[in-house]
Amino acid sequence: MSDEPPSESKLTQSKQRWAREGKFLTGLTARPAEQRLPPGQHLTRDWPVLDLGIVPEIGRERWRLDVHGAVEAPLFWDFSQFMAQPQAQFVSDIHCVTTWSRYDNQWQGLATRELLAACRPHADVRHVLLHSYDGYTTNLSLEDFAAEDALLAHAWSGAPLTAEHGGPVRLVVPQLYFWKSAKWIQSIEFVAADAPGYWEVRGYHNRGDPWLEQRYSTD
Ligand SMILES: Nc1nc2c(c(=O)[nH]1)N[C@H]1C(S)=C(S)[C@@H](COP(=O)(O)O)O[C@H]1N2
Ligand SMILES: [Mo]
Repeated sequence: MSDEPPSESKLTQSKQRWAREGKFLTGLTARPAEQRLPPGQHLTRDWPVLDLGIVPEIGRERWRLDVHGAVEAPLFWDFSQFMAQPQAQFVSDIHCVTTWSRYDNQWQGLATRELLAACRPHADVRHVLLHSYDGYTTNLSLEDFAAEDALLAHAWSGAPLTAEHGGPVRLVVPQLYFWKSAKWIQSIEFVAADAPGYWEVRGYHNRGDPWLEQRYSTD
């Protein structure tokens, strides 16, 4: 009896090579199709616009980002300073609380993790408050804000983010319902104590996890 493994077939060798090269990897979500859509959602191919009835006129020349609160290094960037930051590209799904979902959105911008590295929140920071140019506000836990694929996006599908979708710059936090992704972002405030935003004071859930169907607050 020999301890030699059987000689490898051509197919086995090919498969090993494919594994090394990552052949057939799509980079797409591994979740099976029926589990990709959160409960109570339906798929849409277009991209609906939802806002408070106004699109603020804030072009790239006038746009500023104010990062403040309990941070070591407050930031105040104009658009070119923002664009000089490290660029990330993420693909993610949108889940709106009004039940539409849209797959495979390509975003480009500044990863929230890079922003955190730049402003360095104090150790007691637990929450992030977002303020937008239309007066909209929303709140996130620091953990949700810092999600791996969360970003301050200036481009979608390779083109500048349109004004109706929150350009020049919007937040994108894919793991939560889309109302948490503030459009026309104006300021980001790091705080110890949570404070509900526009929809959160109007009956929406404080966290908004689509997989748990956290649409509305129950109390
Ligand atoms: N500044 C601002 N951000 C906002 C909103 C808004 O009214 N103002 N609406 C929220 C809601 S309810 C949703 S579903 C998404 C809609 O983004 P879209 O218009 O690009 O689809 O933006 C979110 N961010
Ligand atoms: Mo929404």
